[in-house]
Amino acid sequence: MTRVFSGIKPTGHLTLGNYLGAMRQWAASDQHQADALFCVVDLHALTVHHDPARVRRLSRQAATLLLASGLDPAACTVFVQSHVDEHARLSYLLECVATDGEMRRMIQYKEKAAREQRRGGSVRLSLLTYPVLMAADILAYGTDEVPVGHDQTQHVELARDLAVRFNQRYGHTFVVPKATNPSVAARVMNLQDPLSKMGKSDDTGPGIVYLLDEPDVVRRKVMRAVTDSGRDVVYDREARPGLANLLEILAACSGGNPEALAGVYESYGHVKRDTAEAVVEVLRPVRERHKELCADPGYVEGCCGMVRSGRGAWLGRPWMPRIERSVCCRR
Ligand code: AQP
Repeated sequence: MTRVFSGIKPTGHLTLGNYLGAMRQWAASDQHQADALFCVVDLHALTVHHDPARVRRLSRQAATLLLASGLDPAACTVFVQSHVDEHARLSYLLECVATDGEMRRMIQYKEKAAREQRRGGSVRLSLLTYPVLMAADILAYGTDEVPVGHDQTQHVELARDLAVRFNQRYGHTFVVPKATNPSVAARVMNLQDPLSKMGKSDDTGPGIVYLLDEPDVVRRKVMRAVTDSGRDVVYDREARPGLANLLEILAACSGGNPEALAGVYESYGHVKRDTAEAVVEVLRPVRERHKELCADPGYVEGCCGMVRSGRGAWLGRPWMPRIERSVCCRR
C-alpha cells in the first residue's frame, strides 16, 4: 500500500492556503487511499523567532484542526514530531549527505532569512538546515508520496535527492518519495498582495483567511481583496493575479475550474461575493467540528499521543537502528 506522509508547522494560525493546498486532500482522499501519517511538525516552528508557550498552544490547535478537517484516527495516524526522537537523529545523518550549497539555494530559506533580518533578529542555523529535518520526517517512514502545496515542492525534491545519494553511498535504505499537489489552489495567494503566498506567519492580517475566522470576517477579507485594474473577468495569472487568485479559490471551494468560472461572471464584485460565500461554506464544518473538539481536549490528546503509546508505538522504533547500522559503528 502507498505510504503517504505530510506535516503542518505550528508557526501561526492555520490558513485557507493550508486547507486548500494540503489538509483538505489529506482528509478527503489520502487517508482513505493510502497508509497515511500526518504530523504536527513542532520542531520546525523553532527555526524562527517564537514564543515557546505559543508554539505549544498552536501545536494543540493544529492537531485539533487536523481532526476537525476530517482526519480520522481510525484511518490514519496523527502525531507530533517532537514525540519521536528519531526524526532529529535521522536529520543529523542526512546532514552528513546534504551540502551547504543545496541548503542556501532553498527559496523558503532565502525568504524567511530575509524576513528574520527585517524583523531585527538573527537567522538561526536550524532555518538553514530545516529542509534536512523535513527530509528526515519523510524518509523515516518509507514514504512514497508527500501531498503538499507548491511552496513545499522544492523541499520534497531535496528529500528525493538525499534519499538517492544516501542509498548510493550506504546501500539501499530509503524509499525515494515524490511530491503531489492539488490540481487547483496549490498556491493560494495573499488577498492584499496577490504576488505573495498566503502564509500563516505573515504580518498582513487582512490578506489572510484563517480557518477559524468568523464568517463575517471571511466575507470582509474577501470583499476587500486587492484586484486588478481591468474590468472584464478573465483568468490570467500573469496579468490579473488578484482576480486569478479569487477564481482559483472559488474553483477549489465550489468544484469548478478557474478558466470556466471566469466565463460565467461579468463583474469583479460578483466573483468576490460568490468566493466569499464559497469559502464560508467550505470552512463552516471545520469551524463547527473544531468547537466540538475543543470541548473534549482529552480526545485530541489521545489521538495525537498514539505514537508514544498504543497503535503507533512501532512507528518510532525499528527503522532507526537499521539506518544507523548502515552508516555508523553501531551494532
Ligand atoms: N498559500 C498556500 N497555498 C497552498 N498550500 C499552502 N500550504 C501552505 N501555504 C499554502 C501548504 O500547507 C501545508 C502545511 O504548510 P506548513 O505548515 O508546512 O507551512 P509552510 O508551507 O511553510 O507555509 P505557511 O503555512 O505559510 O507557514 P509559514 O508562514 O510559517 O511559512 C504544506 O503542504 C504547504 O505546502
